[in-house]
Amino acid sequence: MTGGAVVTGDAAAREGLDVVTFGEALLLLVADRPGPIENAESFVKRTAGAETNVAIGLARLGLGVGWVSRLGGDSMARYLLATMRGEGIDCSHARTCPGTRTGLMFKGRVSLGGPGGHSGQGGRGDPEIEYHRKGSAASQMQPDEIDVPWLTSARHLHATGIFPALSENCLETAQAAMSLMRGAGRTISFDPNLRPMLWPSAERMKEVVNALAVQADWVMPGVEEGRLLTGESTPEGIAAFYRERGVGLVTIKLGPEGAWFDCDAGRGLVAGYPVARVVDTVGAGDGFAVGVISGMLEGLSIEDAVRRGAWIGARAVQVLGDTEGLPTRAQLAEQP
Ligand code: KDG
Repeated sequence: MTGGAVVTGDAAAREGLDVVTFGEALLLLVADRPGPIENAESFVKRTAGAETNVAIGLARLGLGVGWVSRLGGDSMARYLLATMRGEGIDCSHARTCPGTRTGLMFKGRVSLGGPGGHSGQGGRGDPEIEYHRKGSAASQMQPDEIDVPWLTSARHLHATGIFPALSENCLETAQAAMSLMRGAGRTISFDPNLRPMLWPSAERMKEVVNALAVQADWVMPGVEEGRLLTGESTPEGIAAFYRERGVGLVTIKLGPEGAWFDCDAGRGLVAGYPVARVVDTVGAGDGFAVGVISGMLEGLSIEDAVRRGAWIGARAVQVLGDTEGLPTRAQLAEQP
């Protein structure tokens, strides 16, 4: 590793991890009432970040997970790091950088949630989001920080379209991590996690995200994301777009309808799980990724891995934060 005045986040690095992910953790403040965020009187404090949500979910299921990031020298960083460590995640490559800031986001409340737009599916119940992350510590990560032996000791890399949207250097870091893992013969999952407000233009977002997606083995867009990225309108068409470009497994999240999958072994629809009350759709896609990645690494059939993803995604929409719905290994046994 290289870098300036940084403090290593965790002395006890784990060897031979199952999954590594690169990404920004954000302090999340969720408004106490529906309506504009400025009308809130108080906020619920949580962690956010698509990659860290997935890391937490996989660690809860007992997988060995490493998280690579930078955090600022502030209380938000201490909270996020303590939370990630408390989940059993290897944070040895999440470095605190004094003099920089940790990212922060506000999230509004919806009175009646709908199927997950922020997670890429375009529902009427999407909460209002406000970022304070420009120039954050994580956005300053560099490709030469990658600890190659540590990274490639992992079985799998999970990547999303958020980290590469943070800066050119984050994009280069994401590209380097993916190419190192490909070179080492490891598997890679990729969730586009489209966040148009982080990109200079929709065209650039589409071009970069698709170029990364086709480097992955498993690609998991929401249906609206897939439409935007491929120009195809149906789950079958979206899946075919990535399959023709060499992706082994494509899963398309369909919100309450479940998910469509397409791979060498076959294709089909996995039904969604009923949800009594949608509280917040943000993080549902990450829950889905947790199910698919854990299932695939455990050798479940693809259909069962996707089914696990659909179940965890359905749990995730029933809670306020991004991670309370992510099950432990014991809770996984409750999956019908
Ligand atoms: O997938 C959920 C994430 O989007 C959320 O936790 C915050 O990383 C985030 C983002 O950039 O939107």
